[in-house]
Amino acid sequence: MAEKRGVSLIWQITIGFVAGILFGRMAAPDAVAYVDPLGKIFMALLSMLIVPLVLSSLVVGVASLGDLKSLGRIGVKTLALYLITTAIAIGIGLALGNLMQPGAGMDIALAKATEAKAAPSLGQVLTNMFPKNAFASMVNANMLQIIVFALFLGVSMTLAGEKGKPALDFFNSLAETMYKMTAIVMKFAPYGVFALIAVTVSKYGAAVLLPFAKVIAAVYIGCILHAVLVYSGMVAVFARKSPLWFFKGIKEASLTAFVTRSSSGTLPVTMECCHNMGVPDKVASFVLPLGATINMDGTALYQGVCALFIAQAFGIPLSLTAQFGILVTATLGSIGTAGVPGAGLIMLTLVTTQAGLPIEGVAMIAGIDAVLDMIRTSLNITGDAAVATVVAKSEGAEL
Ligand code: DAS
Repeated sequence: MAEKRGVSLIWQITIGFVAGILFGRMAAPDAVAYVDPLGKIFMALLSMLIVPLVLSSLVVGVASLGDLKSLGRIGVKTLALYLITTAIAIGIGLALGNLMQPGAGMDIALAKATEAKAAPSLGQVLTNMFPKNAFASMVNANMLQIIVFALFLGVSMTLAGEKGKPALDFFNSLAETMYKMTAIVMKFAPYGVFALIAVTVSKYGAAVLLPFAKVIAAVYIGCILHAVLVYSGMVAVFARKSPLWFFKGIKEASLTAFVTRSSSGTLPVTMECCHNMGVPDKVASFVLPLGATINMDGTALYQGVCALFIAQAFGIPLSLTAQFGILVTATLGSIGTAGVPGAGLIMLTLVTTQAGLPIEGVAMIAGIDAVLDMIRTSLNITGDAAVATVVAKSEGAEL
């Protein structure tokens, strides 16, 4: 049932995208101006979700570490592997974005010049991540500070044991509620995407659409490269199993994720596949739900590519320090991305804002986001399964 609903939403978004291109090409600019508010409302709704969605999903994900003592060993290995593979994924995304230059030549003039933010030093980036006042961080939607606060909160709830349970129940409930609210907002996506792409095409002409082929190609090539190089290597070296065994074992889950575009929705399938591959339930029941919440290699790679696409499209140079800032933001931002359709687009707003890039660029990506969400979600859960396999082997499982 969920799949059918998911597919129809994809088709609605695709129809909205194509209709938007046609409308933007054929209608007079005055007529297109009438639909502009629809696009702005959609982007506002996506931004509205970010703070409560990231805070709740991350607190729940971290708190699921359970009693740190008993899961310390598994938790440290899992978190280390998740962070390392996600950082590599972003590196691949940034490398492809620099190599393929998907946004080069678009030369889109910005309505208002974004204040060229002096790229913060590494020390500033790290210092700025720690909130002085968590509520101020939330009011200002300072996502890196919210993510750090959520990490501390999740761990502290675990250490508080029974006394922390009411708080954890609240965040569990809030997380589920925010997943539902994301689903409601995504129902508006076809109309928002129609308006966004119509305004973009009307403003910039069809030539703008050609580079989308390059963005889509860059994300798909990157995700496939990451799976073939990183996951095959992990499974062969650390789990001592053939990559073919792994990809065959996980294919149902990878395909389900591709169609549903939801890591959370695919979780039961991912757990079934890992169980059938011999991953012990005590490992799978910790590694996979945590992964569906905080491990998003595909999303991180997509943000690396798209951040560079937006910078190139608007002719904004990105220094290596700025790209390092994107790597840190997107790695941490992907931790806070919920495993629901379109969540990565919301997080892209965070990454671009932090990098001083125009939000109009996110609006351009919105039109093709469904196509990108499919491959990045599939990579997200495949990465969860690869880590589960390696951790299971390190805990003595016979795979
Ligand atoms: N669709 C999200 C997921 O379920 C990923 C994303 O939107 O980036 O993993």
